[in-house]
Amino acid sequence: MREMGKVHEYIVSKIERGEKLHFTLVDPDRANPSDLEKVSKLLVDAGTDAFMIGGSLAVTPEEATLVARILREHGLPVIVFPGNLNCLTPQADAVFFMILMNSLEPYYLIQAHVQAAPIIAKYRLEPLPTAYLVIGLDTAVAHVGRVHPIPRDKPEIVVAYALAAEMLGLKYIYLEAGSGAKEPLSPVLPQFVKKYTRLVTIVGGGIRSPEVARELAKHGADIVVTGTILEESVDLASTIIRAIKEM
Ligand code: 1GP
Repeated sequence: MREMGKVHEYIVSKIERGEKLHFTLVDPDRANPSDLEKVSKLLVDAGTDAFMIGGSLAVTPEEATLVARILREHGLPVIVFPGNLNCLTPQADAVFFMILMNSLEPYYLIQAHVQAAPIIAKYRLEPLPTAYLVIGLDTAVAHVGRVHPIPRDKPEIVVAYALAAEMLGLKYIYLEAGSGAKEPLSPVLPQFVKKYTRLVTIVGGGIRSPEVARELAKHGADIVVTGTILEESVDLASTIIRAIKEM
């Protein structure tokens, strides 16, 4: 049986110590490589725990590699958050090996994984087995992923997916409002998932304030992800990180 690797241990040991984690998502299609070194240093100083790289559209493997190479200099894990196979790079440490559970498209349920697995093995990336649930509909990921809608006010449906994910042996669940979503997810969703499963619970999409980030973390999110806010204000991104790390 495949042992869980270093990045998983890094994450789980922090959670077991009672820490809340913050991950910074960088979209290699939108990042400015000449600023990234400086900007990412500010986020590391604020306390972000890891970097994720990925996007739904237009990421070239060269961009993913360049961004991963810059981010890995900080010594924090760099995790591919794949919109597709183009986001994979051997310069990362790990990859969210994600099933888009509420997709209607076989490609995102298993076929992408069959294509990706031999490449991930060649690149020696650590796979983090993850259930990915896209709940916000008005976003690129919902369109690209052919998402079957989950009503925002039906946490019992999210719990059913989470239980299925746990029974399948997945370790992580990523509750996604979608990058740049107008509204973040309700804290009720991570709260229910944590009540009924032991999955490491990640929440992201549309988080633009320290208050919202803290509410999500207080109600069960082990890991809070921000991405877009970084393109708007590095200060606000840092404030959100500090708000989570001070919990
Ligand atoms: C997207 O959840 C992440 O997959 C981050 O979303 O860009 O809205 O912060 P934002």
